[in-house]
Amino acid sequence: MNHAPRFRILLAALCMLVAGGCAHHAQREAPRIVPLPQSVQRQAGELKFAQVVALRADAAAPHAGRALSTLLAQLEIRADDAAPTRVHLQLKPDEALPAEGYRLTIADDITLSATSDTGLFYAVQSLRQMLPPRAQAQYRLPHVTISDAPRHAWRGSSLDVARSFLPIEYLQKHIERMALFKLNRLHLHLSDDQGWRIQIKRYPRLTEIGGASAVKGGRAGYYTQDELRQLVAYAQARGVTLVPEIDMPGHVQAALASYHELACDEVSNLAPYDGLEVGFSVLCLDKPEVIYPFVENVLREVLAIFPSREIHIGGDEIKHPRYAEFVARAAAIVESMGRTPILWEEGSVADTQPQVLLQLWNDGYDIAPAVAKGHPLILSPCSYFYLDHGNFAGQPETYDWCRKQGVPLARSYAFDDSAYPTAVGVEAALWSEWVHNDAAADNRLWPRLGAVAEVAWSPAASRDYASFRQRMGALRAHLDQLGVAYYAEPDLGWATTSARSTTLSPTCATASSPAARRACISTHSTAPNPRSQ
Ligand code: TNX
Repeated sequence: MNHAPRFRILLAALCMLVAGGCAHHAQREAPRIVPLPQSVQRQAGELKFAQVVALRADAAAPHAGRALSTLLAQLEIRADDAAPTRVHLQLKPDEALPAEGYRLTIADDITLSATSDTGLFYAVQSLRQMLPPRAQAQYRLPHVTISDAPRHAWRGSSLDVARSFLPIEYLQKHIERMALFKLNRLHLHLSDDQGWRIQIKRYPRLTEIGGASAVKGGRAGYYTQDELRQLVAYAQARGVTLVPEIDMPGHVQAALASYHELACDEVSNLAPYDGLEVGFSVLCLDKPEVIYPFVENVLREVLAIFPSREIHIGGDEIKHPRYAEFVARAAAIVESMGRTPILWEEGSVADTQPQVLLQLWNDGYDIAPAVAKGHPLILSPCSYFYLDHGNFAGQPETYDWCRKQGVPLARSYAFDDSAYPTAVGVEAALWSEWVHNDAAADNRLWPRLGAVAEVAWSPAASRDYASFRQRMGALRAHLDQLGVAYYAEPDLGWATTSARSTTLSPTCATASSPAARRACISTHSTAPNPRSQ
């Protein structure tokens, strides 16, 4: 129901006069759910229950079942068949619901239903947001019927663990937080000039040498194959697919420093790199007999760890006469292994199969010819979704090469994908040249990923920043409970606007004295531009 504003005011006035209110009119304050569900119908009344419910969970939906048990345990709600309030978690056929869709009804009982474990898992996440994040003696939920399904299949967050490493424990936390907002793709940028982060058994020096470097001030390290396999399972249980990226043929200094033969013979700089430049290193494209076996062997091990259908092979920021040839050949290798390649937008110049995904990152890049060929797109335009840019203009230790004013929450929220008919979804990128610890990552990711989730999931016509501010603002306690060191966003009422000027970069926040802190702030102004744009 979409009442015109004037009618809505009239309705509200009438509601105040009529005892019992106008609960059957759906357009009351939206419940605290981000991303906004497709349809929310409020009914009169509310459900009250103490710390006990009767639980009926379909064993065929193990991930949703585990998520529900965890939620109840966290809220100290016991299961007891004799309890008056029942919680039903049920898989059932429903032709009107897509695979990730769900229904959530709160009346005398709480009923979550879907056709898949993933759909039910999302129903649990909506319930998790509507409930408080900590135990209470009594719980109150409005009577409501929600039916929901995502707008886009690809709802991504990407993390650059190559410039500066993020430990497995952080990735686990991040996956848990992504799941709360129904984000479902975690793209890991596993290799770059400054570091190589995935164990490859055939090439041990990649991690012995490439894993030991990082951008200046950043963290080194790497993941073993066992750790990554466990992370894949951890993510799967939360509806998240891990998408690995091995960036090629550029952004490879860490690989060249580990195996010199991958570089052309005249290249003299084969040392590990900790700077900020891009576009200087390349696999020797004139040594196909050396580089293609390497590419194939590495990808074979990567694919054995990550079951994702889509595999990212980079292809950004390198100019070379044989670039297009390399990209086409690397993409064909991925396809020969039964997977679908993803390339950064520049890869569109290569002759590849139309199902190859292209990831758009420069707002103005001419992607139309690739769209005409049918390539699906992942949308990551930097002026909306580069979260290494400031939460506000001039935030210390952020880039601003793509947008001088930074990428504030409202900006990410305002992205309109209607110009991209082949888009499979959106993905926000956190590059780590300036993100050197967990707290800095949290500060750049949250709350902006909430906006990204809503852009990716909710119907375009329902997008409303005022409503988002209210719902996202109300989820602060949930982020606190998860230990998120989010940016105290003034738009959400989490800080006053004047707090912006005093927001400290994480580096400066740990300075030993006020004087050291001031000195730190003055030297950590917005990061220099690595590009000539
Ligand atoms: C562009 S996006 C890059 C990254 C940098 C980032 C910094 C892309 C494909 N390449 O290598 O880290 O900008 O904002």
